[in-house]
Amino acid sequence: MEFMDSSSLHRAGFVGILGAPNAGKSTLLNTFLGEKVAITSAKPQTTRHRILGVSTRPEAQAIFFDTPGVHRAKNLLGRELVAQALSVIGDADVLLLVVDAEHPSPEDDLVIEHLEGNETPVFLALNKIDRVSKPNLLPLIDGFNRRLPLAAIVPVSAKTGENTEILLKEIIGRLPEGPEYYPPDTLTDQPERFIAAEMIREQVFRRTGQEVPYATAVTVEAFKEEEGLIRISSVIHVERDSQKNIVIGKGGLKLKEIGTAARMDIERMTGTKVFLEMFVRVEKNWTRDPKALRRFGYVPE
Ligand SMILES: Nc1nc2c(ncn2[C@@H]2O[C@H](COP(=O)(O)OP(=O)(O)O)[C@@H](O)[C@H]2O)c(=O)[nH]1
Ligand SMILES: [Mg+2]
Repeated sequence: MEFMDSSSLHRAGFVGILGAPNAGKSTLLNTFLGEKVAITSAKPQTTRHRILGVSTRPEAQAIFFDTPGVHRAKNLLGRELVAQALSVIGDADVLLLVVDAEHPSPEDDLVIEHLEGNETPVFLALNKIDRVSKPNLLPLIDGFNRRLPLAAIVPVSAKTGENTEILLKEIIGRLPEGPEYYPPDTLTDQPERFIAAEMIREQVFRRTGQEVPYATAVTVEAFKEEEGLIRISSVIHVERDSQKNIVIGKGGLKLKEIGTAARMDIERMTGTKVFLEMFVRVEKNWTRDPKALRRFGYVPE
């Protein structure tokens, strides 16, 4: 016998993830999904796209938008990224503000300024609690409660997964009633080709220092699926010759390291053996060039 009660309502909706750079937004998205769709690194501004990740369970479908970190931008790329991030405010049914509880930042306040007067329910994820003792959370919770009307505050660790299931359930409870937007097995709207480019860029972020990550874009020129093998040809774009030398490294060692790590990630994602070819090309001052930003997909066509 079947019963209809309120608990059998199906919910579906869009959740905009917002926060300062490095708060753990992309890590949290990957933890919600149980798979890596968004790249992460210890450097701020790793994320450069609004990335959609879909979590489907029998009672609900939560569609997350991961976004670039909100910060005081210094160049055209930075301003485009912040604009992209803030644009989710109008597109989401629920907002999830992610804060690094170990290192709260003035940029948290920048996000809060943009949320003022906004009607969308806002959840606060106090992230990285694996690094903070519980008593130290209380003043933080107090401070955020005073600054912003919040649907709920949930201390979590995106890294260990602590409390993330509780947070996801709370969020689902505030999604509108309705049917699924995407087929249940959808993980992201991004093609593997795009995620592959991101996985290469992630390794550049993790394995080079100073300004190099911020001068790097990656494009995939060819992505060919053959019998039991994917052949990928990619270009790492940097702004100057000196950066090209750093990415290539002595005797090509750095590029080899980047390529091996990225290839293993892409093989894990696709479940297929990957042949990865990489070129490094200088594209002078692309972070300031609207045409290059469009070509690399950082601004809409
Ligand atoms: N200790 C700890 N580190 C975390 C946690 N969540 C994210 N990180 C780390 O924080 C850094 C930034 O994470 P990322 O997801 O790229 O942040 P985003 O810029 O907000 O997307 C990375 O080095 C992550 O491994 C967490 O819960 N605990
Ligand atoms: Mg990110």
